[in-house]
Amino acid sequence: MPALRERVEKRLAAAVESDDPAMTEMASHLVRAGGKRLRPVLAAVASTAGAGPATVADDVITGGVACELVHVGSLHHDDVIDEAATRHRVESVNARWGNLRAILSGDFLLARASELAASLGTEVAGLLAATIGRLCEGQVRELQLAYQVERRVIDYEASIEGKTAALFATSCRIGGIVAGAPRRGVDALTEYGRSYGLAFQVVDDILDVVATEEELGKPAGHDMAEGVYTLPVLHTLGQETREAAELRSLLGGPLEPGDQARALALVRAGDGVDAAVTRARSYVDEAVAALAVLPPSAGGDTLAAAAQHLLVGL
Ligand code: GRG
Repeated sequence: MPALRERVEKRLAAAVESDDPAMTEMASHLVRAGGKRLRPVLAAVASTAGAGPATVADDVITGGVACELVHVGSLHHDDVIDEAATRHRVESVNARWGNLRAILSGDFLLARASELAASLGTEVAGLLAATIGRLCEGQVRELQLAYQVERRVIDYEASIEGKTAALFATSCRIGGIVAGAPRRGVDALTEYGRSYGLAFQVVDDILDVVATEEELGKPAGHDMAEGVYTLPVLHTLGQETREAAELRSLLGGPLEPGDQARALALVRAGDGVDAAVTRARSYVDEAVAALAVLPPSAGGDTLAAAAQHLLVGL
């Protein structure tokens, strides 16, 4: 695994080099700040699952790095949308260089991702392009219903399917395609990645409510304050209780500082968090179940363990 991570880091660093030193500095800023590299690691492990080869081919690293560049490019744009000051515990690209340069350097990362995907053939190039579109659709769906207490669970699911799950699904799919897995296996890996991504985002949204500011690196309840009503909040709002009515009366627009603490306390005290944990568990179960059609392998076991790991501490 350390060798795999080194290969990924080396290729990522090379992919963000531009002839223009200013562009190199901006495009490499978040890449150098860190990140878990989940998408390239999942692509790599997916390539070895089932009857895949035991070692990870260079082309698989190329595909995984393309996915990571889409992820980082989307973070540039996301931080502009949110007017975020920090990311990965360093200054965000927009905070340091301004919105225009954050958008353009984000576009540059998408361009580099596209070049890498194109080197793997038209199927991978088309898949990555379609995935970038899905991320944008998911994000727009979220913006459309900001501050809407009427947002439904299916609206939430459609949004996270686009903004988060689509790229995890594509990372795993690319691993399968590049490794030459049979179609049935490629589809199973895609389904695994989609369910993993849905679980990942639900867990992230639960942590935004239950974790401390220190753990999060931002105030708890940040999404709710920004008008993004996630699964624990929607489940709380959906109840016929006095607490749900109070929460409904507080939400619907920007929160006053005192109201933010009260809204958070209402969500933490109700059943919404438990309902969201149950949903995260079922997505994890779906991810593991998707792997059942693959022949047993160490890679498949690692994928199953990675999905289960999402629930640790909940
Ligand atoms: C231009 C591709 C593109 C998209 C524009 C802004 C936008 C539309 C989409 C935003 C999508 C977004 C930020 C979704 C959340 C994704 C997510 C789960 C982020 C956290 O992922 P981690 O924890 O990140 O894997 P690190 O980098 O910390 O490893």
